[in-house]
Formats: sequence, structure tokens, C-alpha cells
Amino acid sequence: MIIVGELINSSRKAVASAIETRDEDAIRKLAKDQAENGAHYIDVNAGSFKTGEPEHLRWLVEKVQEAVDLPCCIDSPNPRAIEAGLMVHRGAAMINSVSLEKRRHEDLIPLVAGTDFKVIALCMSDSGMPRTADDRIRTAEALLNLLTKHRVKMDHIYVDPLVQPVAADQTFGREFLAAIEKIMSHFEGIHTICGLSNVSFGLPLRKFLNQTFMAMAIAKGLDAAILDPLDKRMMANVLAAEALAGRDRFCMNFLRSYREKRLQL
Ligand code: THG
Repeated sequence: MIIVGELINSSRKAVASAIETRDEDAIRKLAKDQAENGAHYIDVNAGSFKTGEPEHLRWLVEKVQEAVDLPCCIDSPNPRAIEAGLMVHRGAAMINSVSLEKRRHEDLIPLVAGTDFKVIALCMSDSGMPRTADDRIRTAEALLNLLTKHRVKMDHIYVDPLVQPVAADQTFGREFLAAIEKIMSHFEGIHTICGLSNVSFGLPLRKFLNQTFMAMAIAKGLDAAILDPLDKRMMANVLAAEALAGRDRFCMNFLRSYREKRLQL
């Protein structure tokens, strides 16, 4: 499972103020803590700032990469902000995200064409949010065609079918899960990724719901996730679900994590 640490996100109050006051130590600590707890990428998001987002994102990329030897997942709906982050990034960043919305992909495709960047392909189009698994597959297919036509390798594409709250419509969870299964079985070499926490919006015990949903998504083939690596129960859940779904040869990863006391409930 490829883990993208979600904590450096300006929707969190402490992070927004660290960005505003240029508190390098706070950002460095968040990057280090997530790296030490199993993150492979560090998500950086300054989307709550109406002005200066590109400059904030560039600063975040610099501070994260000074602190840890990991690539960033550059998270913005604004192609200009993504570009600013990429300018200072070392190694192959993950671009979060390209969608089928015309304005968004027209600006981003030239940035990713023929590169080794990982690209999150978000299942959103100009007709809005997807509802069914079929909505998601259609958008995913169009995005895959677009990206591969521009020489992005299948193995570098992470489809995000977009998690929607089950409190708004009880079919949203199962439609998302069906989409993961179809995408993973139809497109050879592709990856799937998601941010889980939307699923529990408007309900109590959100962490518990997110953890349960993660195990269900792993059973369908999800192989990357944007989550809080400091959530021990979530990380244990990932290890358990991968072993139980037959994605951990001889349960070696589960056993090693247990021995190294990284599997604590
Ligand atoms: N897909 C993709 N990228 C994404 C998302 C996605 N990036 C952003 C988001 N969704 C995933 N990242 C976060 C980061 C922080 C929090 C949730 C998701 C978070 N939530 C607080 C909590 O859970 O305690 C609540 C914050 C609040 O409501 O104010 O910290 O789906 N490609």
C-alpha cells in the first residue's frame, strides 16, 4: 500500500497558522512524524488560502524536502499552484490532481506529458460529481486515454474514484467500491487512490467509519491512500486488510511490522 500522509493541509487550523507565520519547525515536524510512521509521499495543500496559494505551496515543498527524503504529493485544484510547487521539487512528485474538467486538464497535461511524475486522475468532469460506479468508470477511461496519449505511463497513474458521504446517499459507498474493483480489473498496471474521510461526513465516530471503509476498499484492490499515518488503528487496519486480501506474501509485512512494534492497537 502506498501511503500519502495528509496532515500538511491548510484546512487544519494549526497548519494554516504555521503557513501564515512561516513556522518552519512545525511543518518539518509534521513531515518527519509522517515519514517515521510509514508515509511514502507527503501531501502538501494550501488550498484554503484565497491569495498566495502558489507561493505557500512552493514554501511547503521546500520545507518538507529539507526535513525528509520523500517526494511530495502536490495537492491543489489550481494548476498554477501545482506548477509553483513543482518548480522547487526534487525527484518525481505526485500531482494531485488532474481531472476531466476542461480548464484543469488543459493547463496540467502539458506539465505532466512525457514526465516521470505520478499523476492522480480524479474522477470529476465538467458535468460535476460522479454518483454511480459507471459515472466513475467513464471519466476514468477518458482520463486514462488523455494521459497515456500524452506519454504518461499506466504505472504512474493513480485513479481517484472520489469518495462521497454515505450520509447523503446510502449508495455512495458501494458505488465507490464497485468502481475500485472495475478499474483495478479492467486497466492493467493502473493504481487506485482515495482520501477516505469524505465517506463519514455528517456521521459520528468518523475515524471508525473511515477505518472500516479502508478495509473494504483494500478488499476491492485499492493500492494507495491519502490518510493520517499517525492514526495507529488505521495503519494496523491497512496491514491486516492487505494480509487478509492476499496481498502480503507469507504475511511477511504484517509479521515484520508486529515484530518491530509498528503494529500497535
Ligand atoms: N482525493 C485527493 N486528494 C485529497 C482528497 C481526496 N486531498 C485532500 C483530502 N481529500 C484528503 N486530505 C485530508 C486532510 C486532512 C483532513 C482530511 C482529509 C483532516 N480532517 C479533519 C479530521 O478528520 O479530523 C477534519 C477537518 C475539518 O473538518 O475541519 O484533517 O479525496 N486526490
